[in-house]
Amino acid sequence: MKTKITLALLALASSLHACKNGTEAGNGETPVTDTLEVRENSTLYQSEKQNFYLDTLSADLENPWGLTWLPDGRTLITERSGKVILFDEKDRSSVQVKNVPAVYAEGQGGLLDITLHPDYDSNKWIYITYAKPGPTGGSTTLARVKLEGDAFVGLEELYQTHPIVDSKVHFGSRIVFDNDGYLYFSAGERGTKENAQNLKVDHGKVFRLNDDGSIPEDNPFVNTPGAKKAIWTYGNRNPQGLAYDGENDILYEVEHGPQGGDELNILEKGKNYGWPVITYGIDYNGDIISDLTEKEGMEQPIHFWKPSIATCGMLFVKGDKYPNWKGNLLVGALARQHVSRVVVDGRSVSHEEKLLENHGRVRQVGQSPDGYIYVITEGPGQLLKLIPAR
Ligand SMILES: [Ca+2]
Repeated sequence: MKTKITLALLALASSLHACKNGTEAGNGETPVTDTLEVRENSTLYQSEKQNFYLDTLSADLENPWGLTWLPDGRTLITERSGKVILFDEKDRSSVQVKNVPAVYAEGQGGLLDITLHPDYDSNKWIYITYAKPGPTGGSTTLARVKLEGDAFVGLEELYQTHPIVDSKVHFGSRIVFDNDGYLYFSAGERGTKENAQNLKVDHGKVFRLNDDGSIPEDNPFVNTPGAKKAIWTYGNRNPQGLAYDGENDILYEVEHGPQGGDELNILEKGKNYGWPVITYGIDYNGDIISDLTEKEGMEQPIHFWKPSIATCGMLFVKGDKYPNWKGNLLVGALARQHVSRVVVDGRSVSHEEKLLENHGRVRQVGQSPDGYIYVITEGPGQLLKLIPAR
């Protein structure tokens, strides 16, 4: 439910609220909103656990895909066509970053995720994934760069997935780091289902690498003849979302499945997530992919969406800005156009709530270093900020 509210009404409501005892039934210690940040056209959203104002910071983006924040607060946003936008929230201005590597921007391919190294302050590395153009088609590739002024410099290509195939679908891809500094990135199976079960190809996998692209000695398949040594997990269809819970050392993945088969998984060393041998979905043309939904040696998702919502990016909510959402997953939905708040208790999902319905196809949900949650959408291409309210 949403309510348009003017700043004047907001101030009145805020002062009335202040006259009460300071707590609201069932809402715990909800933080006070800094009303100075709220523009007159901001919209108040009431949701189960957390009210928030929605501020549309930009509506000028074109198919934004990933986002991250520089220490000075500016936002780096990738656009699938191959652009990187450096957005300054203070004056809502943006510049286009120069010297971005060429991308294969066809179908679902193009410039994908972006994230900073956990020690960015000292080493200045920015990591990107993109479909790198090949002789025909392209393939999901991980690289790192530095930002000098408004240009990328010193590009180091760290890992290109092989073989390079002429397919326009299922590139993945997200990048996250864990507590020990290992980097994980995901790649889809490129529309050839069998790739996901084949350890000799990179497609349909999630990889674990050192930050310089080298392969950790304790990766699960380093001693398996013919296997790609970067593989951490396999049997993944199109993993477009990764999120890491550093407190409990859990790596979450969402993968865009077949019809009725979008999955939320907990990824663990060397495990097989089953695609296409087991699935809860059917092909988009109605064909049966498999009669099996479970099989020994293959992992079950902790949640799946039937009907599909078309999952994309995902955030694990940290910090105290949204206390009643802390530890929840916020999963972006493309086709169903919302953010799904998923409550995870241990290794199972106990509740789900739809937020922000019909604001566009949600590509990614992010959280800035100062704790605010942002959402990027396509159709229209927007950068949205959720400001916690009472
Ligand atoms: Ca699966």
